[in-house]
Amino acid sequence: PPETFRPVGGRRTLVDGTGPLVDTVHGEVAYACAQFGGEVVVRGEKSDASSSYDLVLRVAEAGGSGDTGPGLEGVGELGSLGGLGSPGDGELGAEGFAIERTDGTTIVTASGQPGLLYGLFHVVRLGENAFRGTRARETHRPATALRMLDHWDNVAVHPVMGQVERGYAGGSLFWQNGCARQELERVRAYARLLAACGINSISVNNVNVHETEAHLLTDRIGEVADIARTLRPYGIRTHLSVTFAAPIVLGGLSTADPLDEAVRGWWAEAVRKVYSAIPDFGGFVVKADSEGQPGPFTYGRSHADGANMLAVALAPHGGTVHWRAFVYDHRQDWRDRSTDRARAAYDHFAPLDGKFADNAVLQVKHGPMDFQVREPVSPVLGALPRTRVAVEVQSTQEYTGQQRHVCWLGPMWSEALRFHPESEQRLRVAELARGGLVAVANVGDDPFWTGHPLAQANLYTFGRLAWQPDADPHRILDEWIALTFPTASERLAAGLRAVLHGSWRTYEKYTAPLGVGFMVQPGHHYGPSVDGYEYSPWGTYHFADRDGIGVDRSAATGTGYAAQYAKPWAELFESAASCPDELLLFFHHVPYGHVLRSGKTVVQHIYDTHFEGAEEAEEARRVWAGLADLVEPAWHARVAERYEEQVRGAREWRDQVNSYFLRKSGIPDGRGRTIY
Ligand code: BDP
Repeated sequence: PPETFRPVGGRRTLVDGTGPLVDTVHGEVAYACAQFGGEVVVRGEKSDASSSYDLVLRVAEAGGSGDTGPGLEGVGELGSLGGLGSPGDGELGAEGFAIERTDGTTIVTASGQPGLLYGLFHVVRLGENAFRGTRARETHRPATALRMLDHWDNVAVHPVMGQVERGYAGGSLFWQNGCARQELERVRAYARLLAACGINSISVNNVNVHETEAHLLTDRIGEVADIARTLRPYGIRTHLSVTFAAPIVLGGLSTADPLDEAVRGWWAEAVRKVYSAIPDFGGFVVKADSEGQPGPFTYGRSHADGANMLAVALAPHGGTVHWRAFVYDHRQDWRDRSTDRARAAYDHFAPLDGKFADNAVLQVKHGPMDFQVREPVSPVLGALPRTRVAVEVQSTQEYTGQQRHVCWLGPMWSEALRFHPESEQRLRVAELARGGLVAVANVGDDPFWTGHPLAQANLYTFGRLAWQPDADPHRILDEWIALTFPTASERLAAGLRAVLHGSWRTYEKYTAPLGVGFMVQPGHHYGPSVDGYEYSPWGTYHFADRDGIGVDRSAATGTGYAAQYAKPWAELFESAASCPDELLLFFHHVPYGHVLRSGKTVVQHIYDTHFEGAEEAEEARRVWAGLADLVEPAWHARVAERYEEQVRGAREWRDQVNSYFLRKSGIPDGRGRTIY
């Protein structure tokens, strides 16, 4: 166990309760005791009930034994979580816990087994502080029942995308040589890591379901069951991405029409078999009618028809369908300025509000485009009050430096979760996300898990924000620092904060300006290419010409996207005068001389931020170099090596973007710096 378990290990602990997750808790404490001393007792194991303990971990109303047959330990308890959005009944729910300290004993009480596991990890986070003085009873429970990672992993290595689509941390943790790994020890370690961050669900294959992966649903479900069995002791439910065309490609039917009886029967039977292999199976993730994936539009049906067909098949077993709202035309005519990809999700889904089954969740990307470094919050999140909506963020850094650049996304996610769409119920995004919070995973089989060791902070921050969306992300980052470097000196902690805190804004400064997005190399999306997507069918344009730049999304003269928001936001975004600077070019096409609210012209802002961003990357590299004596050499070296690439990349971005706008606009840098 890591050093962070030392305070738990060195003590006398009573674990009181029964069931497989209680066994996991016991195993964790026993392992820590074996490393660091101390003793762990299970209630009933010894008769000295009167002796005192330093730590008591107790499930108040221990559930049944989960007697669901051989090899399926614990599915009863996990299954009872329901996965239907409510974090459970009672004060603590199934996943919450209470902690207090009196008379020298720290007591963690949970009413469900998962709560005990989260309580243990809370004690680990508190460290020695968990065992000092007295502590009044406080309760903790997650804000949402579903805290999920979607792995975009292919079983077979895809010729273009590789094994993990948009993966920057090596190969898949789950799949190797065309099948599920035989040795799942690393998966077990991963489950433990995820439980420690509060994550309780994962989807184990890519949303773009290729032919090999389609079979995981049927003849290869046994491999998924092996993975599910490994994840289960840590309270994690397994989900699968499925292809909408499965009845055709797997079932030999001539149609996948969601209203066709044979198709519905095929799904019901397929789902029944999935549950006989994995009784606590979480459900499906579906990307339909999107970027070439099949979907209900082929049959003239709506996305509610498609989602509900799967919801009906899953409902008897307690499963959920996560239907993605990422539906847009990726073959649009770039000459047609009236088509706007940003509008697409709202146009498709807002009219369907109230039409989705209770166990269907609409999974919505946090922004209307595609995980850019800066986007407004998607108007879809405030537009479907009668639909269970989940927010999807991207922890894998596809558009934010691909885990070669440091880009801690905590502040961006936190901003999105705190956004107030002015919906009927006047709730924030985090409260509207009744279907849960989902992140595209950033982990692979890399020895440092995330390729760039500092990208681990994104995984941890996501899990903790999903548990408590209004938490201060900087406090979460401090937790991550303390857990990752339990013996960190203040100099190391300060250095880590210095390189991580502002890293998202630094990345934003040297890449696409003022919310306009993209400007990346087509295909792999790494590095600058200002016009890379400008004359292509993907719908991601900046419209720069000799006079100005930006996309007119106003209702008065543009695509009308701004009007998809509730009134206060629609009004704010509608006019260039009131639109926040950082989103100006997302909403408006303006002359280069347009003066921002900051007082600078747009073109001068571009020059300045690009010089600043590259300088900040250089400064971060310098700070990191100064920490060499405090960080384990291999860890330090990996980050140092990535900083070389980040600095090179930041300069490349600076030079290409600045040169492009100098040449387009003919307006020199007001500060006389060299631009090529
Ligand atoms: C985009 C990725 C693509 C994904 C797609 C999605 O470039 O690889 O398949 O998102 O979310 O960002 O489905």
